[in-house]
Amino acid sequence: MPVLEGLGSSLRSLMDKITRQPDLNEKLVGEIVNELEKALIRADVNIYNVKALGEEVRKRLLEEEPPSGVPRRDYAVKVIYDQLVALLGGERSQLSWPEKDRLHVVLLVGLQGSGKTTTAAKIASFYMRRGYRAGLVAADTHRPGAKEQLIQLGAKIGAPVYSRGDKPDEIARAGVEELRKAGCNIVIVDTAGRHKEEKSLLDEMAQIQTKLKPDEVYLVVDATIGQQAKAQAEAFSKVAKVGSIAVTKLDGSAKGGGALSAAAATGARIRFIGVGEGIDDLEAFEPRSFISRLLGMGDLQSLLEKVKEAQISEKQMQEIVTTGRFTLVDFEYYLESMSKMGPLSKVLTMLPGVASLPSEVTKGAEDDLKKFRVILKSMTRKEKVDPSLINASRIRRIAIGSGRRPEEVRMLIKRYELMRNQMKQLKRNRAMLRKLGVFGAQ
Ligand SMILES: Nc1nc2c(ncn2[C@@H]2O[C@H](COP(=O)(O)OP(=O)(O)O)[C@@H](O)[C@H]2O)c(=O)[nH]1
Ligand SMILES: [Mg+2]
Repeated sequence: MPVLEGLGSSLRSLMDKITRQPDLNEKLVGEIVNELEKALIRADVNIYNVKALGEEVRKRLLEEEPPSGVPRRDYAVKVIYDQLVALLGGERSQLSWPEKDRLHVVLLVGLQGSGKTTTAAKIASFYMRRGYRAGLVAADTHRPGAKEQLIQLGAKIGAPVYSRGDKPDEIARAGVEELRKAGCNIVIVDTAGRHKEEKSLLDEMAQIQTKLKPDEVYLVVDATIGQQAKAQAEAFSKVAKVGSIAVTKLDGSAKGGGALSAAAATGARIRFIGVGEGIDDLEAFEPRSFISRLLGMGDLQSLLEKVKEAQISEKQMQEIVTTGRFTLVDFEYYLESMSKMGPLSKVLTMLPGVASLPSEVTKGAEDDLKKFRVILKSMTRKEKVDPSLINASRIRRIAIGSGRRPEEVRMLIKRYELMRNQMKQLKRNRAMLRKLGVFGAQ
């Protein structure tokens, strides 16, 4: 069963709708935010988080100017992607790769039925497939058959299981010692999830943690509880330093969005998600790839890449305008980015400020662009950085090297100088930057 099916399909139809808009106005932005909020609420994301996200998206879509060359609709997709990634924990890496030359001790906590025992084996198997020597400790002395369940799972994946003793903290400590001697470099301690009362369960966890001093405490939460994951995380955080979270049963849970966002909001990292009952149904969690997959756009990566590139070139542009320094290196860079934007003649006609460009710049621009790119490749880096070096003999050499005529090399230099002068003017009048829009489509 696909993960977060409902949320995924709502988001995908929203993305579809956005990318079909020629432009976005305030009304459309309102509709988009509305639909986005509805989809998240249906997935049980906390209403306050939904409203905050909605407001942020609305503000960014109305106030932020997309970088040059990026249509507003593509930028909207990028903004929504960003905010959803932030909702699930942001860009920081979620994975944990313990060193292999020392023992890494993992303590799993969570309520009964959340999937702890299954997840203990899944995590062990995950690390074993990546070259770790994993061991398991069965420290659940409350649930009948709990030890047996872990022993069976251990046998299935070929991991040693320690289960002797009847005091949880003693089992945990002795188990870790024995598995260390057996050569394990990662040990996962499974614990109980139910007591007569919550307090005694939490006391037991506190006691194990004190005795064991684990490197990592994992909370295992069941996605079907949705945003209540927050309360669970808070309860366990009182007695143990929960730094990692595994969210289980994301397959087929309609509330997974709520569970994931609540887990992310605790500040702990969602390292894994459980997506089925099988040992292999565990995925390392990364907000970025998770959201990309949820949005299901095959070309999402290239769209994001395009926006990023445009943002970089915009930054360079600003730098040129601020410093007034514009070399052939910059000229080449912009010719390259222009050629990526599609037929130049089309790009130029779309520009609001074309009328303010000398006709020489626009005339035959398409052909010139191709020629210029070839010629520039025959120049040395030194010449591009300091074009004043380019004298008659250098022009001859560049012409021969690129298979063009010396007049064409001179034309390029003239064109470059024209543009450089424009840049100098821009420096004097920065407000003209947008109006000119030399390098921006849209
Ligand atoms: N569909 C699904 N079932 C799961 C997942 N993880 C655990 N389970 C099931 O949840 C039930 C409880 O799991 P268990 O590991 O015994 O939970 P514990 O009481 O916390 O140790 C078992 O039937 C598991 O097969 C998951 O990611 N997806
Ligand atoms: Mg269990």
